[in-house]
Amino acid sequence: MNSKDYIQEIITQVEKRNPNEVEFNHAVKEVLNSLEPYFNRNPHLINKGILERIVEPERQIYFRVAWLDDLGKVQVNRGLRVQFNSALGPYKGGLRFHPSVNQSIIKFLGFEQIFKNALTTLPMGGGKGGSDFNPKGKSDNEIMRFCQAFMSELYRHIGSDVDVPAGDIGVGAREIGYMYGYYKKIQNLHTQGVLTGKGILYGGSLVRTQATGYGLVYFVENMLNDINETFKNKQVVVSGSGNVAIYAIEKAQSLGAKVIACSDSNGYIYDKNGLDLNVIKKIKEVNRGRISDYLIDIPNATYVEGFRNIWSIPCDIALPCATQDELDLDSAKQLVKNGCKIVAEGANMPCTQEAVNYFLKHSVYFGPGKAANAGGVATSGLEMSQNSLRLSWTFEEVDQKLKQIMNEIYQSAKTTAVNYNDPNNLVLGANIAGFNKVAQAMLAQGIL
Ligand code: NDP
Ligand code: 2IT
Repeated sequence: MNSKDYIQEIITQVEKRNPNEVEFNHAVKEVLNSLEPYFNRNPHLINKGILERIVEPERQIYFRVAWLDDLGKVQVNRGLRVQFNSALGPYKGGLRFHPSVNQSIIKFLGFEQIFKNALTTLPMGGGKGGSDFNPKGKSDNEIMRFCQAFMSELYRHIGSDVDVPAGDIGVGAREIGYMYGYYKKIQNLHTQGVLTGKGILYGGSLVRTQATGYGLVYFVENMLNDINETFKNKQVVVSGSGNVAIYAIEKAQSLGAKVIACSDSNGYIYDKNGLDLNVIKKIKEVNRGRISDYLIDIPNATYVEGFRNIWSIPCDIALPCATQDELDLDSAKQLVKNGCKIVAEGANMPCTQEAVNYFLKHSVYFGPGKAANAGGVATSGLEMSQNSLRLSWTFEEVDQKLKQIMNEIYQSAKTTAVNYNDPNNLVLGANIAGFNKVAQAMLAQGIL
């Protein structure tokens, strides 16, 4: 069988086995479709069952999460952990708390995580989890009770050498703190390496909070460098205003960029003078408020309802940092028309397949999420290393390691793209480079 037929056969099988899982099918197609030249060069791998196995999670865990709200009413949510692939190390990946969470979304995130983690060069397998719990509008006590209820089941499936969850949408330092505390209590174990993104006082790593956003900007610095450009005076649009967005804005600003817009799920703000990040941090990190509140402090800025319209703002660099499928073909056309030169994904799969194809066709230099946003999980890996050593490195040390890893990820995606005669296609480069590591490890470990 040739590569093309082999890949198509697996894609068809995935569609058949996982009907209605739109996001998961999208993620699988994106990776598999770029592997044709790889299998052309490695035809001996076609009959080793690698693709057949890699698209099937090693284990999936579903559980009920029952908790009491502030009115004393019983609430029930669904908990989920997908342990996707452990060829390179313990399963590793975040937990997402958002009402949209379902099997398809967690599987797409877990699948992406396999290759992303491979690219970091650290020994981590891929996994993801979460719940359809909606943290918005919940009191701090409700968040704590939910996190404890969630961990009261998850604890039996995780461990520092088994599966190491962390944060994602709706899960930050507060939630990790409650989950870690509960894990420690019921296990009677201070195994710090069981979760990452912990507070600095109990085993967290400096820079983990900033890591995804900073790492994204380090990755884009590499992209800019290759086209003889820098961040200086570039107009940048960042979607979202959560953890990834805030620290991408911070680093881009520190490198001389002017970040003019960001958003939340209701709408976006535009500030032609450049965003005041302290105001955004106060709104999002302290008050847990809406981005429209920006106008209370900065009345000259503009607020527009509808977060998708943010891509109509002219910019040099666009960094989607909110959620999947937030940048579609129409938005891609707008960006290209307005002269945008670089798009890099801080979020997981924020650009639709049509949008990505449009960027590649129209010479927009495109940084795919599994490479560009790998700084978060890479620093989680560094947190695990520090926990094992029972030491903590300084901010500068971790930041330096993060930068080094992002440079290596870029070089590995770029070199692979060049090697496969498609030098500006970092989608191809990242997918092949990540896949190759996982495939080689799976091959070495036998049929599992
Ligand atoms: P946060 O919860 O901190 O922030 C999410 C942001 O996205 C908020 O501003 C949120 O707005 C906005 N948003 C807009 N539309 C949606 C929607 N439909 N569903 C959910 N959120 C929406 O999450 P993070 O910043 O941590 O994550 C952002 C993206 O980055 C995700 O794709 C995540 O998977 C990815 N990522 C995160 C990493 C990390 O280390 N945290 C690492 C690598 C990738 P609102 O407040 O209105 O909901
Ligand atoms: O998507 C991601 O890479 C994350 N949410 C971070 C995962 C982690 O284990 O730090």
